[in-house]
Amino acid sequence: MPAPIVSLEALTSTTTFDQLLATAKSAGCTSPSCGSSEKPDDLDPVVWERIKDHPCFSEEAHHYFARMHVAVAPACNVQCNYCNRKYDCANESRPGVVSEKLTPDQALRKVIAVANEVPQLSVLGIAGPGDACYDWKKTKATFERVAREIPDVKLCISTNGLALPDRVAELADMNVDHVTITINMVDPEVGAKIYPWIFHGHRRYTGIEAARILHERQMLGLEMLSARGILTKINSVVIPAVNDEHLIEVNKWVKERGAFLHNVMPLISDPAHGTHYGLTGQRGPNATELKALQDRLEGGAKLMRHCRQCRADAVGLIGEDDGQEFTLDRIPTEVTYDASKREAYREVVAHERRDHMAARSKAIGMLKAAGSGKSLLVAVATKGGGRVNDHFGHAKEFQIYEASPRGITFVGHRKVEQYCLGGWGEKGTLAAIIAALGGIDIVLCAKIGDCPKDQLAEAGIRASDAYGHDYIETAISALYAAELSVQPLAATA
Ligand code: CLF
Ligand code: SF4
Repeated sequence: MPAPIVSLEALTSTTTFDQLLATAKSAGCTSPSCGSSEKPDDLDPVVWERIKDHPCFSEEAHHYFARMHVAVAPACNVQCNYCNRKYDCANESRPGVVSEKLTPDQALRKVIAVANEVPQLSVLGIAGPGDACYDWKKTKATFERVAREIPDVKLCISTNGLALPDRVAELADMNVDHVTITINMVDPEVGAKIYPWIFHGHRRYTGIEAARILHERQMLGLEMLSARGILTKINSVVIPAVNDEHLIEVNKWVKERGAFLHNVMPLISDPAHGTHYGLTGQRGPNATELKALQDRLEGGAKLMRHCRQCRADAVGLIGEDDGQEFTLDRIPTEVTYDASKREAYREVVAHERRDHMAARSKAIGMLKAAGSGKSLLVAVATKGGGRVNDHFGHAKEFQIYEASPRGITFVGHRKVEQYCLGGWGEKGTLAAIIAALGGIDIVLCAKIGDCPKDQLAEAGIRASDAYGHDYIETAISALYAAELSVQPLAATA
């Protein structure tokens, strides 16, 4: 069995986990449910309780909690033009990836093994490799087994929506509280350009008729979930010149029908994936186009901007994927659930989050009070815990924040190749990282060498490791203050 793959050190580099646990206990934080005081101001307390440990439904939670997927549902009832059935469902998963398919018993074994080793685990999702509602028997059997063994793991499902109305009652009975539906259109004319066929009621439909049935079933499923109070996230794949403009209409429709979140995700299209779009040259949106669309959607259904398009067998914090550490051949044949690590971690997180939330409010208050029209785009190297705690050369992605008089907002991420391998930085890799960071004003990281710093500066991007291990918002507000030449906040981390 490998060592814990999501390091507790991610929360802080200066304090041991045992010290943190002692602090959490002495602060009276002995209950894993303690945390109402760190609720964001704009959320209903009941809703916050339901999402505060879900890394996809809460941007704040994704700094602390991990999800895992089990690939138990390979069959699908829809053909999407961005999918090749050789790979996993591209509605929720990174295209072009094949995951290890599991039976429900194998899935249970894997979930227990991960829960024993990854204390951050809070959610089990089924997101393919086909459609979880169509391949229902295996999905249901997996959820039932896991709920019996680890009742406090949240169950989450992702579907294309066609079979969803038939499963809503059972989902509610199993306490599945988070459902994702991929909705790419509300106009069958647009749908016909995305879906060549569907399989429904023992027959195949094509063209506009197929898209109309799919649309009606998606809307019905969403309304049924909303009527039962189940939280829904809508995924929409952004396909330039096919549905990008149309997604503004989709956002309105899903908001009216009670969707909790809308996640617009870029089409990833590559001829090597063998999909219709890949082979016909349909491109995906670039980072600027995606952000522009997201900005236009602000004010409608609340947006998710921190999705990383996971694999159907992903394990770990969002943005990390340690699924390869937990393939069946690496898991003992007999596993028994041990709750101790997860319980201890939750105590620490409850304490850490309250501290973080207080620092965050102070930082945002400072920006709002500064009264400047200036806005800054900041790229942060982080390993989790909401802190600036990764070295520039170790980062595989940068989290992007916008600082403005409106506050500090997470606006996305930029994936990069790791610059420093074996103690040496690669010149070509650095050039690609600088290109990926186009438009960024400042990079924040825990450590950066002179060479990459100078080359970033030549490209007009400043970099600083002066705020290493501070909370991200504290660091950004200090930077912002420095930009405006007003009094910087003291680092409170
Ligand atoms: Fe998985 Fe999806 Fe549940 Fe999350 S992922 S089934 S809601 S537990 Fe999350 Fe991954 Fe994005 Fe999905 S980051 S692809 S939104
Ligand atoms: Fe592929 Fe998922 Fe679409 Fe089915 S629903 S065709 S598995 S992307």
